[in-house]
Amino acid sequence: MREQTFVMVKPDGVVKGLTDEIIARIKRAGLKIVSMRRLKMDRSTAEKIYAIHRGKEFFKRLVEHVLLGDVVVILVEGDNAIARMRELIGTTNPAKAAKGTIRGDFGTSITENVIHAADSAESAERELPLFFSDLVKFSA
Ligand code: FUP
Repeated sequence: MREQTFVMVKPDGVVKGLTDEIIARIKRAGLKIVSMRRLKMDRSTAEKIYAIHRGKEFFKRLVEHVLLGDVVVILVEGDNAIARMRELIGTTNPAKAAKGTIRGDFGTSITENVIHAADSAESAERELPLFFSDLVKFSA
């Protein structure tokens, strides 16, 4: 199924210069970069992206991390794009993520895990319009 998903290179990934490598991996997987831009996230948007984690002990740390520096937000499109992006990024904790995944290869901690990708159609549908409202085509 043709899908759109939301991907974000987090500040630790941007600072480490990983954006080009991440884009290359996404393209190599046969997925399309429809749009991307580098920006400084504002607190209210960061809290919206991570709303599901509000109230958890790591919520504040997580939000502060994405506010630390620039992020790169990316609209990715392709067959089964949501699940395939999740495979590319690897599991949340880099210490447990497989080698060959973005987090497994480059992540340093559960907070500094380089990249975010929507974990479901519902998440993609909620997150994409925060940055790409003019480009969202598929209802996930
Ligand atoms: P993921 O979808 O893989 O990014 O994982 P989650 O939605 O479970 O978590 C979102 C972010 O919260 C992670 F990128 C890192 C952070 N997190 C923690 O810091 N500690 C945890 O125990 C779980 C998540």
